[in-house]
Amino acid sequence: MVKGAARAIMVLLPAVMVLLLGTGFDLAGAHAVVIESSPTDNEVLTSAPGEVVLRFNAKIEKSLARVTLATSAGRIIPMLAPMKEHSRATPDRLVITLPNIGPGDYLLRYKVLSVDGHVVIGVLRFSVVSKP
Ligand SMILES: [Cu+2]
Repeated sequence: MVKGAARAIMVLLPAVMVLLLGTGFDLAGAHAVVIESSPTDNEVLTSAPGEVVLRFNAKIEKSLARVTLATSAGRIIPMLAPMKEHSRATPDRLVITLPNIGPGDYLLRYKVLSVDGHVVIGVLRFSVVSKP
């Protein structure tokens, strides 16, 4: 009986390891990535957006989210007071209120912690042009 059980474990072990590895890959696949944003990446706007919305494919740890705004020339634009929880925000969505900005090319860099524990860094580019 014991011998049979031991053999069963030996046979099952590789299968269990494959299962565990599979789970690991699943977790890696749960990295938060932006699946929708406003403005969209590289969008050209004729008026400055009052806010940026980033929607991720997974929940993010919002208290640890960091966002910076800079011009394409590298000048950092001071953001408004600490990001507040926005009424339209959902567990997978960051709503970032922007300060007043003029025409120019901008980079919004974000760093968020996905619920799977991985830090995800990304950048959203957009331009504001004056109305013709
Ligand atoms: Cu991950």
